[in-house]
Amino acid sequence: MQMTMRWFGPKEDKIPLEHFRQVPGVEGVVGALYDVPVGDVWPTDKIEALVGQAHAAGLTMEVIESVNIHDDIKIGAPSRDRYIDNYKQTIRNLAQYGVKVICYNFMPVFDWMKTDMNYVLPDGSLTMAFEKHGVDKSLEEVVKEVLDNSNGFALPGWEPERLAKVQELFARYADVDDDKLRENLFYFLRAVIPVCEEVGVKMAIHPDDPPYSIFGLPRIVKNHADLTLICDTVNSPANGITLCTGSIAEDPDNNVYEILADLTRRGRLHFAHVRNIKIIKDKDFYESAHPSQYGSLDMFRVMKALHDNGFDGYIRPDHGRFIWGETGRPGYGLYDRALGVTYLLGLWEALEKAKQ
Ligand SMILES: [Mn+2]
Repeated sequence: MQMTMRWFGPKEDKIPLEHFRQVPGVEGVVGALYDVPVGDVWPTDKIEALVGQAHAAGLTMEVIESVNIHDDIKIGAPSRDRYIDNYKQTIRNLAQYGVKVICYNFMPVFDWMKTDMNYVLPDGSLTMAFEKHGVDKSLEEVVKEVLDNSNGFALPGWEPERLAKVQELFARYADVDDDKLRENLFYFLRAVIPVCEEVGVKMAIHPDDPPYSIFGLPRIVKNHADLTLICDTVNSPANGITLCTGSIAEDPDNNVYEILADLTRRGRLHFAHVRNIKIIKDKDFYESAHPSQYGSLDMFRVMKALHDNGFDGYIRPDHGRFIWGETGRPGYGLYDRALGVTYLLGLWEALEKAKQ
């Protein structure tokens, strides 16, 4: 298992790489290029510079999150083959610089959705929350609220120029139902997985956030059955999963422990996002501090499911709260994520030693 943290690059992230290095147990950062338009090939010089910075700071960069999928691929537009060819080239380019895992998602329009970016917890810390009544508004209002509350930081998957045309984007997805979207995912995977096998890269799809339909959009990565179908349809170890405990648990019907155990046992869990959430009521929740006592997930059982089934992939705390006066990109402060790392590694050490 390799512990990592997400880093948004020298321009987009105000946390210096050295600070990640100083978090005990963190071996690598998960990175991405943010100045390449979605659908374009990631140029080798930019990849080299990005990976080189991590190495210079004594950190690995073996996971990329994300190489986003162009809408034309998700929609199944005639131009998709060109974008898939570009994606294949990006995979080859990343492999050349030691990248082993590519995290991606296959959600239409929005990569994730929260309705409150600055939800105040009783201890005064700030976190992100999702409450259903928060999406009972017009699309434009919801988009505006998220973008206006990003504290001035670009949000992954929320490119303002793309979302400025949110109605147009929705119109393009009008004929794409679950079955169509699934077909388009499989078409994409059948094309890219052989390249991954050739160059030693693993694809790892992230579950939908939230794992149920919002605004009538299709959803195909929302539960154990969906994840199993994806793995089985293109049955290669290079076709795997990023299991995000926080996302998958947003649907209380999902048994996150069983899903983790099963995917790990099958060798298809390549990357784990481990965080806790607190269900407020029904499917409303906020992102809590990592320890079990603060959320609805039992983090010991989460780590035990990974540990007891031989997890050997990459892991990172996902989001953190803002504590100790820290400000920045919502979900991605240093302090609370670092506490998360320490807690998760503490659980892991206990599991290891209990076995001896
Ligand atoms: Mn996640």
